[in-house]
Amino acid sequence: MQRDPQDFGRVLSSMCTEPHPDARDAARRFLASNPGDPTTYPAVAELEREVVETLGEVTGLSDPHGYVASGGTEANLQAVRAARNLAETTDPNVVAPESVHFSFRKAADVLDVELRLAPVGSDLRADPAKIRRLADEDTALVVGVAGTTEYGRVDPIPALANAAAAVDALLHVDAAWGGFVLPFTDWAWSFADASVDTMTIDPHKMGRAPVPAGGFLARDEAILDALAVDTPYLESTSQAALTGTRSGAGVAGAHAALSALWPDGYRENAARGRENAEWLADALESRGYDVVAPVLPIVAADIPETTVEALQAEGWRVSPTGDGELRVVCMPHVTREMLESFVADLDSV
Ligand code: 0PR
Repeated sequence: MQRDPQDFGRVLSSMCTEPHPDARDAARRFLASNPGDPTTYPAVAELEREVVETLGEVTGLSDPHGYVASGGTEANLQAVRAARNLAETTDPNVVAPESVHFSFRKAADVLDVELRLAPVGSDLRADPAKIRRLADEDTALVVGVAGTTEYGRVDPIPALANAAAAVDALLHVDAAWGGFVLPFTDWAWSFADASVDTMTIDPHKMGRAPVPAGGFLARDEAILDALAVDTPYLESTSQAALTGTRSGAGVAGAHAALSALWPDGYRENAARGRENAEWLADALESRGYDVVAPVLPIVAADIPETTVEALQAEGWRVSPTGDGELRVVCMPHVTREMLESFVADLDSV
């Protein structure tokens, strides 16, 4: 019996979305290719080079180095790993706002690096002065987030770059989710806006690529060199990625999605996401709920737990923030009709 995946009709909390049709096709064709062995699989390796080039265009980096990772967790871990390997200390730490994704906890644990979390300001963004206060001569990496997981906030990246420079640390920007929306805003977040060293930008989130397709980018080749290990029995001599065998489907799917959507398709997605988030925020506010106003297309609202449970029982996939607010991520598959039907259910439960 054929088993089907669930459809996206009532999914409001996911950061993944319906892949672009071209991306689905490309993924299917490259299912058995391994970009981890680029000399045996040169076709997919070429696609990966082109994906990195385009990710460079998206993020304002003219000579990008990087690769297609398994996701944001791997890309963030690699940023920490590169910074740790390059740091001249035996007791490295990473300084980040407390709004960072939990993948940094995994990275700190795996890599045996201390993670120092600074409180965010009342605007839910990193506070550069607090970050600076936690940083010291053992700080290998400062992290900023461009599109936080819970509230879609964009940290003040240029000020965080200054904080990193003051202690001679690298700066990493986690734009795993926000990276395909931010080019169409006036936030300063990219390699072109500040001296960012590494970045996470995931095609399998707002990029409409199939899972798994994360993105790791570096300004300097030395960062990838700091990640590379020798691979004596492969034709290629070294490997910077964390995983060995990797998904050709992810790479080819990301390539097809970027080809189809950068820049106009992503511009349209960003505009539709923004309009939908604003519409939903207004609809919830007019019903008397406290709403965290959307910056990037995520809406959080203080809706009682029992109401959320009733909506979940209606099949709506909604998840709470750490503070218990209901959170809706306006991904490309989230249409106005879906939101209208969600609000109608909210009125009736
Ligand atoms: N950085 C940020 C800012 C993220 O939001 C996430 C994931 C990551 C890194 C890690 O990325 P990977 O999950 O690709 O390793 N944010 C969502 C989360 O963990 C991911 C997600 C996706 C959640 C789909 C639910 C879902 O259905 O909450």
